[in-house]
Amino acid sequence: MAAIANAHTILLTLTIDGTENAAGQCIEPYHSPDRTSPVKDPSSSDMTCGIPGKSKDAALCPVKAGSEMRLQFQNYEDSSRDDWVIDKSHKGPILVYLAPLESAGKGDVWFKIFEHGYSDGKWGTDLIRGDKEGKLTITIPADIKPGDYLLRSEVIGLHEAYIDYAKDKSNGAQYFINCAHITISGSGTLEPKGYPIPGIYKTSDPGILFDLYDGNKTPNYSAPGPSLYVAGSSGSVKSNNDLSSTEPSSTSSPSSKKTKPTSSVAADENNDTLQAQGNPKGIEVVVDNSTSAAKKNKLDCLNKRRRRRRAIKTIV
Ligand SMILES: [Cu+2]
Repeated sequence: MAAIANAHTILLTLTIDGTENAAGQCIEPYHSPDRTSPVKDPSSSDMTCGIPGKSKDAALCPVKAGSEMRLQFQNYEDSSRDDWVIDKSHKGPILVYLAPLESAGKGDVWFKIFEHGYSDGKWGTDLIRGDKEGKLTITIPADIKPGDYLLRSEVIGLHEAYIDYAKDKSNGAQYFINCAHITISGSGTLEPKGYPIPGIYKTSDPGILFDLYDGNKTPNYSAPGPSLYVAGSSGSVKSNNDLSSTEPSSTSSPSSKKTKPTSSVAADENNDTLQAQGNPKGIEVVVDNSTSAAKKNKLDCLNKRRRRRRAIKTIV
C-alpha cells in the first residue's frame, strides 16, 4: 500500500513584517520535477535542505530577533481540494531549525526553534490544515546572535511510520523539507548548541517509528530530534527526547514493532484517490505567485499521480 498517497506538501511562502516571500526570494528553489516529494532516509544528505541534498541559492530576507514570521505550506494550488495544504492522512509533527548560513547546513550546526508534535488534541499538521491556508506562525528567538541563517522547515508524515524504514524502504516516516535564507538582526549573543542534519533522527526513534493508528499512543507522542531552543534559557532546554548522541545513525536497533493491518489506511487513501479523480480542475486553477517553472512542476506532479493511479487500477 505504500506510495499510494502522493499528496505531499512544500513551504510555499515565508511572510516577514507583512511581506510575503516565495521560492527564489528567501525560500530555496524547489526540486524539479516533483517539488513535493518526501525524503524517506533520515541518514540521506537530502535531509539537510531537501532533495537534491545541498543548500541552494536564495535571496536573504531580513527579520528581527524576537519577531514573528509566518510559514505557509501547500500541496496543490487549487484551494477547493481537501488536500490542497496536505492530505488528511499525513498526520505528524512540524519542526523548524536554524543554522548559520555560512555552514551550508553541514556539521553540528542545527538548532530547533519550533516544534509541534501532538498537543492540545492536534498534530502539527492539523495546525496547517485547520488554518485552511496552510499557515503557521513562529517566533525567532530574541537572544540569538544576529547574522545570516538557514531556516529549515520540516513536516513529517507518520502515515506509514508504523514500519521501520530500515527494515522496509517502502514504508517509514516521510520528511517534507525546505530551506530559506534569513538575516536576523538584534543584539543577542547566544549561539545555541547545534546538531547535524542528517544525524538527528534514527529510523527507530520513538518520534519517527510510530503507530499513528493506535489512538492510545497519540497523546504520548513527542516530536523527534534535539531539544527545543527557547529564548532566555541560555542553552537548550532538556526534554525527554533529547539526543543521547549526535552521531549520524547508520544502524538502527532491532525493533519489536508489530506489523500493522493496513485496512484503515487503505480506505482513507482510496477515498482521497476517488475525490481527486472526481476533481480534475487542480491543473486549471493557478495561484498568482507561482513561477511558470513551478506551474510546470505542478503539472508534472499531477501527471505522476495520474500515472500511478492508472498503474494501481491496472493492478486491481
Ligand atoms: Cu505524501
